[in-house]
Amino acid sequence: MIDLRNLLRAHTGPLTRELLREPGHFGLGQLPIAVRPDATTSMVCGYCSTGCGLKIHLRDGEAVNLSPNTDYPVNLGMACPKGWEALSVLDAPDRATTPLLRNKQGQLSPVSWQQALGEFAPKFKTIQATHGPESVAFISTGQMVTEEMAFLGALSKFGMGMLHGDGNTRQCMATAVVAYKQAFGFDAPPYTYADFEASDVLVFIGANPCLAHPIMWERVMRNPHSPEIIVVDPRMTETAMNATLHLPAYPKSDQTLFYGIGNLLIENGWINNEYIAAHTSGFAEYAEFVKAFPLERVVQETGLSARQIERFAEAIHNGQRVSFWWTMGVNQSHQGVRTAQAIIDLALMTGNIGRPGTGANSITGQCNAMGSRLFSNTTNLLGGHDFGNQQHREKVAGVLGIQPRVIPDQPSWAYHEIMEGVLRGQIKGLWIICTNTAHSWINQNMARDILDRLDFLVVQDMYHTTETAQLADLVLPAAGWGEKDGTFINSERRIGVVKKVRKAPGLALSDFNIFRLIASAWGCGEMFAKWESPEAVFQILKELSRDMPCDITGIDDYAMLDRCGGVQWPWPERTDQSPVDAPVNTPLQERRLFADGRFYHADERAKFIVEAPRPLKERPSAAYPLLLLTGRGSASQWHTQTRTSKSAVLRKLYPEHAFVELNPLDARALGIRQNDQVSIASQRGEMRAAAFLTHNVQPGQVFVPMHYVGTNCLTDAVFDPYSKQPAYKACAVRVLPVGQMPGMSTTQLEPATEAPSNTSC
Ligand SMILES: Nc1nc2c(c(=O)[nH]1)N[C@H]1C(S)=C(S)[C@@H](COP(=O)(O)OP(=O)(O)OC[C@H]3O[C@@H](n4cnc5c(=O)[nH]c(N)nc54)[C@H](O)[C@@H]3O)O[C@H]1N2
Ligand SMILES: Nc1nc2c(c(=O)[nH]1)N[C@H]1C(S)=C(S)[C@@H](COP(=O)(O)OP(=O)(O)OC[C@H]3O[C@@H](n4cnc5c(=O)[nH]c(N)nc54)[C@H](O)[C@@H]3O)O[C@H]1N2
Ligand code: SF4
Ligand SMILES: [Mo]
Repeated sequence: MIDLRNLLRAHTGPLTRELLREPGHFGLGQLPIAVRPDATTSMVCGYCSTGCGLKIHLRDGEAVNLSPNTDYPVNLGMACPKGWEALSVLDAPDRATTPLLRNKQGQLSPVSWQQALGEFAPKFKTIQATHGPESVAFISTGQMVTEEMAFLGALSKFGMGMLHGDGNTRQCMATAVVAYKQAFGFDAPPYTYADFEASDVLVFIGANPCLAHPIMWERVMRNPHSPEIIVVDPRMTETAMNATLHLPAYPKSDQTLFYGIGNLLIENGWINNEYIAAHTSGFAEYAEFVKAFPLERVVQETGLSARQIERFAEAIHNGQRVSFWWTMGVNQSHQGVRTAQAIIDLALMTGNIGRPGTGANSITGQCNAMGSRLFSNTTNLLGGHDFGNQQHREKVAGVLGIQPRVIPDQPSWAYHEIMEGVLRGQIKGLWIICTNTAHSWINQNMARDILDRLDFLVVQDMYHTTETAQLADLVLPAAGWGEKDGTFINSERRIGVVKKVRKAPGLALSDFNIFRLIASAWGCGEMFAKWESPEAVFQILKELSRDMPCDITGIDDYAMLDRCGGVQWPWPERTDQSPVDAPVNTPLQERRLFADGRFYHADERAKFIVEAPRPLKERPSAAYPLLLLTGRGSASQWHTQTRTSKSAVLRKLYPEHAFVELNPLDARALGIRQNDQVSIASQRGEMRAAAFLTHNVQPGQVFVPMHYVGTNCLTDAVFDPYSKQPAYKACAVRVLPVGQMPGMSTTQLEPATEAPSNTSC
């Protein structure tokens, strides 16, 4: 076996060597204390926000296999294919094993860490000196451990003087964050997974947990109450197939639907006046507003029948414990925040919150989207604080032992504002960490043009082959899940541990240690002297959370998280029900928020919030007559597939090539047969895919999974005005058999006037 320490010594200079004197920081050859060489250890999965517990089986201290953890309160012994295959993707031949620097010939070529850092710091410093400190920004992720996110956020903003840095969680959770903050006073998903089993009515809106959160769906399947399952999704998804009522509302008509339901509930007197009076504000305005949504209007705008809408309202009324669950069909919309709040309004007016089996519940996406929401130092100051609040800045500065003046007094630009900043020439240097912008960002032709304009692009990733790494000037090789320590926060606010059970290949380092090296190279290492290890940072994060709604000061250390099956926030110090000695599977492991009806606004009330729905920016037209929906395509594919495509097992479980779901009626009109190669084009770009004819999509709509690189050549850069989340799930396209030139008339399509701007996506 290669001796990594020697390798590093050979390839690095004094800076790295200084860190190497403390082997614990790199963990080279040394596994965490809790892990014995031939035993099993437990940790949470590194893909989705379900946060399943996995048992890792070790030989000579290295992970050789894994199985789902039967004791963990999240998954109770279950895992989906991605979880089972989590270790195999670490061995891929395209792992980034050494820093790569673009040479004079324009090729990425291997360099030492010393050389890499010798480029990173001076290049970014020169850009800042010429164009101002704000001319360098970062884009990060919901997939690193919380301790790394916090390190990046603190290093970049307090140490390196950046103002702008955002995460891929903007693509994902920003809408839920803003909806909760405005309605509850803090970004606080209220539920616990036991609610899946306790509800007698479950409403899923724009969520396909059968594919995207399979183990949450397993929890629904364990529900003993024969629940009513209502699915609001324009497509007949795998989840909708299992529903008792599927409501295929027209895309983005959800807000209208929920206002109409609210109106029906009020008209019928099916509301909880006591709860409304005691715990909410703004109901009178709400009730007045929704009068403008009578049944006829809702029927017309959603495409649902009056009876379907009435049945929905009746089900909510008849339910004793109604829970509402939403995901990207709501968040990724031009009016996502108000739609999410229209859902929250329904839960509040019927008193379906704070009790078992209830809640207005946003399901998160990535394994640590929740960690990023609280601790990435992007839109929130570390620990859910506010950059604009002087007291908050002073508190954070006090905990970190830094000057309050180094903390910016305003939040960062959002992801798309950073991209636009590059376009305007205000941002010249970009550091992309643990996300694949050149595949996942909306409107790829524009995105790639933007990335091309940078003076210096650094990409820090596990693989050097990602679409974004290929565009970089400098690639920093990162360790992945299983190769480093830290914590994730799952969808139900549960903090779980991940551990180093494998050595990262070659010269790859954990993101944590990359940040330490950069702090040192930048000259601000002193500021982070206490940030010695992920667990040391966890102790700092605890202190930052003190007295916030997400207070976790009662969690001792990683060992306690391990012992307790994870701990949900909040868990403040000195609580009289500390779980330290609680046996596994006690009710303490399942805690929901707002049981006392007290919310985080100053008046302790939750707010009803409404606004008139707005039309789609790009509606189907004669030239682009179909509406494109995008999303997850299978339980075995993860996003841009940098990881899941490396598993031979997973590859067998999903279609290798892009496909488009097309209704047979549209297909017939277009002369397209099953499996034909087709061209899908929007005003912005074109992709090729195989036609998959299915009644699961409605006539006039098509669906393409996001996992294929062409998909975002089609999407349109439209954003929710409050959350600034991209609206990935609606733009106009046309579909033609390959060979048929745009401009040729078909039986139904009018000739296209605009040719796609660029088809080389
Ligand atoms: N296997 C797998 N699992 C994953 C992921 C993955 O890549 N692969 N990614 C993870 C991440 S980061 C996330 S964010 C989640 C996403 O999880 P989900 O949001 O459940 O998945 P999506 O398929 O993106 O979108 C859900 C549904 O929204 C519907 N939809 C589109 N427009 C509308 C609309 O206007 N109204 C309504 N009501 N529905 C609409 C789509 O038809 C789709 O079925 O999944 C997580 N889990
Ligand atoms: N059309 C369309 N587009 C979408 C969506 C959609 O529904 N439709 N969904 C959006 C959503 S919700 C999301 S969350 C985004 C996801 O978009 P991305 O974040 O771009 O997707 P990933 O493929 O997960 O990219 C993560 C990258 O991090 C790397 N990586 C993994 N672990 C580590 C690590 O520990 N350290 C480092 N440094 N790197 C690591 C992986 O190799 C990969 O390159 O896509 C968005 N894009
Ligand atoms: S459901 Fe999510 S957390 Fe659980 S095993 Fe699958 S990918 Fe991992
Ligand atoms: Mo996501």
